[in-house]
Amino acid sequence: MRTRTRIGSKPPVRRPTTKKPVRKAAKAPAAKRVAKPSPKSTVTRVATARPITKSWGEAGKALDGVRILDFTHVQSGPTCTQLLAWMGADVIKVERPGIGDITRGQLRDVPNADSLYFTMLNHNKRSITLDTKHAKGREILEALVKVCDVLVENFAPGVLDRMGLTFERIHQLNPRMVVASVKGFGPGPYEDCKVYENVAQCAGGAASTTGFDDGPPLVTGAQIGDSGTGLHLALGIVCALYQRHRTGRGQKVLAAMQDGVLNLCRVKLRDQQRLAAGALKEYPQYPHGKFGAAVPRSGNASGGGQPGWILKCKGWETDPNAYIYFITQAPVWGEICKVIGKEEWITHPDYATPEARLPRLKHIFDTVEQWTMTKDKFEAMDILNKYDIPCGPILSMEELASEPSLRASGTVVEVDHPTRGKYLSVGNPIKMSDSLSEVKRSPLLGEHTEEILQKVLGFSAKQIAELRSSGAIGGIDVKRPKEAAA
Ligand code: CAO
Repeated sequence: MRTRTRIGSKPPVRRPTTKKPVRKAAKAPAAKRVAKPSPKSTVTRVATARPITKSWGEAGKALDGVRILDFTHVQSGPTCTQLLAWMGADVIKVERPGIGDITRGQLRDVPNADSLYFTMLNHNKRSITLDTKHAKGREILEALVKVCDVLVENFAPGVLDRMGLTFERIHQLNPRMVVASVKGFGPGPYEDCKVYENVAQCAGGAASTTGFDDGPPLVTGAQIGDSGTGLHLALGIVCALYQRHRTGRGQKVLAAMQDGVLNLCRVKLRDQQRLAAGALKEYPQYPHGKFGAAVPRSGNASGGGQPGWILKCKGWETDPNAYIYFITQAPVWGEICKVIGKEEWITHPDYATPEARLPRLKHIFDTVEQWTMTKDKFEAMDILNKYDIPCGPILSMEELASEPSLRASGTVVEVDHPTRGKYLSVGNPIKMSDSLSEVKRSPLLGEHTEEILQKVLGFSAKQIAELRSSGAIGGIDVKRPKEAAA
């Protein structure tokens, strides 16, 4: 099943067109500087100075023509290649015969069906099963290297080299190939270590700065180590493809999970340096607690210059998510005081300025909470938004799953799958007006092995049969009960 995402629910806006249809590409001086693409490249470059006359969303997708050899597994790498697939790249996922990506079988909720872990990270891809340690499997792998633009992998350090696919070998086969990797750590003492999400959160500074001062370090629910690093890598890949237009050659792209997490924690490194100038006055430790040598955990304090905290709302005693995030933004201080019935605070010297409020934040939030506890989180949100007071309800996954606006925008999509049936997923969070995303179900293990061997590499049916009996490619792994029954 395909779920098409458009920006908002309106039909696409027709782009203004020139009167005369553009037949020939105008001679663009910039095109001269562009290196000639290798005949093996699958990227189509359009050297035109005039805009295309097709309607928005009708001219293909941003990465149409880019072919990706997807050697990723688990979460970080698959997040990256799924995003590129949503942008239009042809993503060929190489998996081990009979086993595939380990997440196919992890945290299974439906017997014998690919797990949600796998299906939600591998939309819009094709799957080929290939034993890359088999001599013939290795030949096919090298043939794929020659016809792809990007190789993406997130194996443990050294795995690709052990397969014989060093960067030098890849570039011998295809000098235009971009070779993109997720690793746990960049060069340094830990570069050889295997890493999972929470290790990266701990090593990248997130855990030491998350939680409450009197409790242990905490990891966050957002997968900033895996999905966050996948996002970083995707950006590196498209930049490398863009640079390839000028240079004519591919390059290595590395996104280390520790680096990605630290990048997302940059405000905490900011605060580490601010410590030298004294207490961090927006932190809950101020003015009564102590600051040590390192940035402390700041509970629910806002990371920016506008103090904020999570406050109880009506029903908090029984509903674990009956809370609202409330920000005492300086420009609307007067409105905040009026809403909570504390008009005297507008001019009182202890409350009138942001600086005066800093040592009293706990008292201020306790007072605001007396008001938020009289409203449910949505009522509070409605009232506060009338006065432009920044706030946000604490939304549960249950609420997000049924939120109509997220369904309408394609951020939450329902996908049908032949062995598991319908399930919800997060669609492409990046909306582009001229590159619309379709969410297509994840591939079954080895579902496209024959198709790729025939159509991408030009193998005959006889050759494919020989490869199967040699064990270099998978057997018929595909079981599609629902499709077969249809
Ligand atoms: N055919 C034959 N062999 C294959 C194959 C194929 N198609 N695909 C993979 N393999 C083999 C590899 O060659 C390798 O074998 P060797 O170790 O003998 O060379 C093995 O399968 C995979 O190795 P791995 O070490 O990457 O896998 P793992 O499950 O032991 O470790 C992980 C997983 C994630 C810890 C590790 O890959 C890693 O640290 N990756 C980098 C960081 C990362 O992305 N972490 C995020 C994971 S999501 O939380």
